[in-house]
Amino acid sequence: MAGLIAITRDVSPSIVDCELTHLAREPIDVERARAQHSEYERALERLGCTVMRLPAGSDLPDSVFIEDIAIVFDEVAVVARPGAVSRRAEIADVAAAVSRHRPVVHIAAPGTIDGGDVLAAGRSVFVGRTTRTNDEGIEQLRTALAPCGYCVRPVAVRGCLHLKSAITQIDDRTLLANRRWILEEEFADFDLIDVDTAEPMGANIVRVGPNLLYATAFPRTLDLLQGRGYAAVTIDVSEIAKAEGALTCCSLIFQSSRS
Ligand code: CIR
Repeated sequence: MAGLIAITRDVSPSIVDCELTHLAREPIDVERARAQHSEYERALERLGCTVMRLPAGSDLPDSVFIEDIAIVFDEVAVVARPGAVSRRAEIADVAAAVSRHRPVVHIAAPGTIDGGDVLAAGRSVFVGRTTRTNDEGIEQLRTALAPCGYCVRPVAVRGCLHLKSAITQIDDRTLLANRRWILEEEFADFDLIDVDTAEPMGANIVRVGPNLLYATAFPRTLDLLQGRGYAAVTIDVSEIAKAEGALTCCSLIFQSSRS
């Protein structure tokens, strides 16, 4: 029977050596990060996902942020080539996992893409041009997705790590955004809801089928969402956030292929 699958990856003890771009390094309590990650997985299960957790892999500090390593569409899984060299050793295990569910296409050198820069909204696939994702990678993604009828749309990102730090999807028509980090005209086909100005990191929300999963760190934006009629399940991921990860980063969520 078809249903939602969420592939996750355990928190590595080496997360303390994670890549950092915008945040200062703070001590990370690995056990606390693991407990939060388990809560995240439980929330995904409650929202209807079958969670499949991969082991962290030895000495892969950022492997919990599995979103960056693959982008799973209904027709194909694109295995990314992360912009941070330290993260390329994460590829093999994730490629093997997604290949059980979809045909796989790989982004090849010199192309780079982090999955966190890819926002698929219907047949539009927005891709942030960032320090992690280059034009060669975007062209390879376009070529991989063209036969499936997707339109790849490169977009500007400034002030944050990934496109999905700045904007994610709430429903088919609506995106949650920090407009300071994107060019709103590039998303003119959608309605935008703004994060509260006191919560610039609040634009990352996970869509799980008809439901939403959101971080407790952004109560003002949650209020705004509730005022617009959206309900969200909330969890605390404060320890994981010290590694510059947000909620979408910790899973690959997709429909299981029908058998
Ligand atoms: C990194 O810099 O690659 C990790 N420390 C954080 C990655 C977060 N991923 C995401 O936003 N998609």
